[in-house]
Amino acid sequence: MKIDDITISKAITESFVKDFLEAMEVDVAVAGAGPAGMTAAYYLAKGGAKVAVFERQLRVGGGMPGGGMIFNRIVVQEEGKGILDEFNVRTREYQEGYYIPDSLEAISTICSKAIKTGARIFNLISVEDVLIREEDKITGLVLNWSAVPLAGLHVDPLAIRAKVVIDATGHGSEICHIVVNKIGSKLRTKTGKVIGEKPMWAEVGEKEIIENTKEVYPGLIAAGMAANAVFGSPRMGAIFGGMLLSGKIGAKVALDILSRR
Ligand code: 48F
Repeated sequence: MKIDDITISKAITESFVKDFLEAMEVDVAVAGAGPAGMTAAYYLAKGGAKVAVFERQLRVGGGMPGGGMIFNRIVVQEEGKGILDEFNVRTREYQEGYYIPDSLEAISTICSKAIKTGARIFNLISVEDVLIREEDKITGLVLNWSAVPLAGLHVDPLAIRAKVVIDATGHGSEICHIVVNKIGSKLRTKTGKVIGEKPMWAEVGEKEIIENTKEVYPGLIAAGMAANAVFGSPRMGAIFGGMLLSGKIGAKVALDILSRR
């Protein structure tokens, strides 16, 4: 077969644009392709929702590939292991209740399952704003190529419509911060603002993330470390069961919202 460079270029451009156009009207848009965002995307797709994930970095996975202090192993407790089992990610028991997966196997498998189940994941795209409409609820995201702010270019963004948005941007809880910066203290927290994460305490952080994964503003759910940052709970370091469980709960909360509309 003769290979034509222009056919390669057309194949890439046409297939990307087709998928991006498809992603412009979704049931759920997820900001951040870390463990929480990708687990949420998998369960949303499995639940029949049309879902797109937007990730700022070149690679997906957030803090998972880095493991603990660049030792690329992570720890998952009994509750989180059930999710890894569902993804067929292998784990070794370190001692009773503490399981060790290979962080690269975990994140690549979760990503693969999310995509194969129907989620679309777009890397190199940053969420820089939200759409808020008359009913005072989030109705979409405003996106730009990550290279634009990096290069300091003045390039306007594009917008997509989403019935529900999940803030899975990790410690920065960027989408919740955007809401507060743009329209004031309207989050469903004690202060109406992002309270900010507390110092590392895995025991408490892993418990509170379950409760913190919820709708923080109409149409906006906080999941993963963003949920603990928003509600003022501790960070937890390289234990990841809470991130997986939070992703799963975030998907359920979103599916419940969709079913009520
Ligand atoms: O940080 P990240 O892994 O968040 P997570 O899924 O998991 C937290 C753990 O990694 C770890 C921990 C374990 O106990 O505490 O820190 O809650 O993934 C967040 C992803 O969101 C991307 C960011 O690049 C990362 O991959 N991200 C952040 N802001 C934006 C964004 C944005 N504005 N637009 C698009 N992506």
